Amino acid sequence: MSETMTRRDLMKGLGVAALVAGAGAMILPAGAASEKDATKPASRECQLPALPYPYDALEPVIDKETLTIHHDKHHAAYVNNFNNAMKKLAEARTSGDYSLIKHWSRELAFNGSGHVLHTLYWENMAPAPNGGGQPKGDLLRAMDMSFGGFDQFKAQFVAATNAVEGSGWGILAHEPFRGHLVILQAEKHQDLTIWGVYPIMVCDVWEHAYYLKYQNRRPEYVENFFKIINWPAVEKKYKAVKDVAAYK
Ligand code: MN3
Repeated sequence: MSETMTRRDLMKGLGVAALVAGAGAMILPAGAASEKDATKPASRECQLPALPYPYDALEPVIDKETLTIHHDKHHAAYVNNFNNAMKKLAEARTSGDYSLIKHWSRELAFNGSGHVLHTLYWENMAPAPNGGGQPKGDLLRAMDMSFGGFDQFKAQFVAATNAVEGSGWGILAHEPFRGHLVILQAEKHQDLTIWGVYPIMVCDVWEHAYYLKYQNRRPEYVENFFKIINWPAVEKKYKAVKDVAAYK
């Protein structure tokens, strides 16, 4: 459906390789084009995806009123605020004024994660006969390998999700470094990242990475870091993830 290009839009907007946890998503070097372009295109904005079923389809598990408010108000707010954060960051790139970089980076992470997770949430539910039961095939085999079976997966997922402190999420995810499934709790879903992104270049700014030489001069370290970035290696990482399809 045309309205579900949200994840792709999301990644384009980020201008980094990103991907939704567990399978795929993507990204484009959006910023690569031209800074000026970054402010214009409404086409780059992400949109609230339509629910893949009617508002009352998940009754009686989730009532129509809850689903309506959750999707039309809460998810819509994440989308709007995510678009606004991307717009403000584009303006900062144009003006060079990064005085509010922490604020807008947090807004980007909070609302981008809210958008990604809610999109997954709608898609990973379905009314009967498609909802319920157990997974099959590769996913079931992965659960066997990672948890010892479906029952063990379910027990851990339920325990972890019930124990999330305050607001948050229970999340089943694919952890690509080991190639295993993992169950995670997300208490604050932003925590300065967006779920599902694929990092392709990182700079360690824990003090152990630079303190012996630079002491408290982190900006000097970060500036010098650019003299040693292995761009061909980063390009290779980007190539590996840029066309990873979403879940469709
Ligand atoms: Mn919600």
